[in-house]
Amino acid sequence: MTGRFALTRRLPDGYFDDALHTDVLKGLTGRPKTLPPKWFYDARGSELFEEITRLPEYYPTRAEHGILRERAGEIAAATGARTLVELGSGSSRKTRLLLDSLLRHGTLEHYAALDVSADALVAAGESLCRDYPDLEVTGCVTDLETDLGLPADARGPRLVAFLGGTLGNLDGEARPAFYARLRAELAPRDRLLMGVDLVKDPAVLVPAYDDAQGVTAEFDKNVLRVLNRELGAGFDLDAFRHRALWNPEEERIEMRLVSLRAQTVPLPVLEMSAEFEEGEETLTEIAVKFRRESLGAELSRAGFGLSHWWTDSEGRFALLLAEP
Ligand code: AVJ
Repeated sequence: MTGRFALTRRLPDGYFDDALHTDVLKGLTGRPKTLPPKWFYDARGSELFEEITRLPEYYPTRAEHGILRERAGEIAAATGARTLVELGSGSSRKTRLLLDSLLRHGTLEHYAALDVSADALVAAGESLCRDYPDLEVTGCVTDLETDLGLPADARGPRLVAFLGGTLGNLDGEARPAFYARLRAELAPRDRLLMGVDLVKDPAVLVPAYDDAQGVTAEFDKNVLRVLNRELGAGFDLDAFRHRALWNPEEERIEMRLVSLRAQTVPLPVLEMSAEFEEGEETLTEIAVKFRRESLGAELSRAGFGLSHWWTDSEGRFALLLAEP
């Protein structure tokens, strides 16, 4: 079958509007103020993230790519996957290494990409359809916090990939909930492949989230642009500063937008306004960093067995394979 790319939506019309309204209402009236990272990724945000992955300071993408290049053959042999499901697929650039090795292994029939960004899915899906004409390529717009959207009819064994360190966006409460929902959808021969960033010197971590060129700052402020467009909000982007810090208790990077002055920002669509004090910080993203021991233990509490753990030569990033 030569593929035309098929995009589906798992969520009802208006889902994302409602979710954005709820998140912003909750996030900007609470203390500390928060905005969830999924709202970074409109078309511009997805492009800025691609730019981040090429920054000299942002090692995770290159480190993970290196591990995948080295281990893709082993992954194909260990899983024999007929379907590759990718959660938070983004541009699907690293995915090609897995597709190539699974095709060479002779088992792969279907690549199913799931992401919050329809723009990213369409761009990636169309280019994969061109380059892999014999592969069934599907995309599904979904919100991983609500509905994983694993294609139920996809033939097993399925390999579910959650790459790039995105697990780190979930805190210690959200991760067990995520594992439980995932495991409930998996069959015994399905496998989970995760890429996770590891705890290391904050002198390496912080610049990865606060680069010299200011791309991450632009990415961080992009959430304010999204709110301006989607909620008619009145954020002045110059009245906020990007900050990245290492939280040693939680072992995570936190990105925050610092209000440079006391200000009132109108949010007409929500019929409210948000008050910011001078210096007040809004938490826009957490990026948890992991250790083998504790991650293995939390996976095991969720019923997953850790079968493989591979790191890059510098021990910065890990790729793991787990079985339900
Ligand atoms: C896509 C969530 C894995 O946390 O490293 C990069 C996002 N934010 N720079 C990460 C991100 C700022 C990225 N994840």
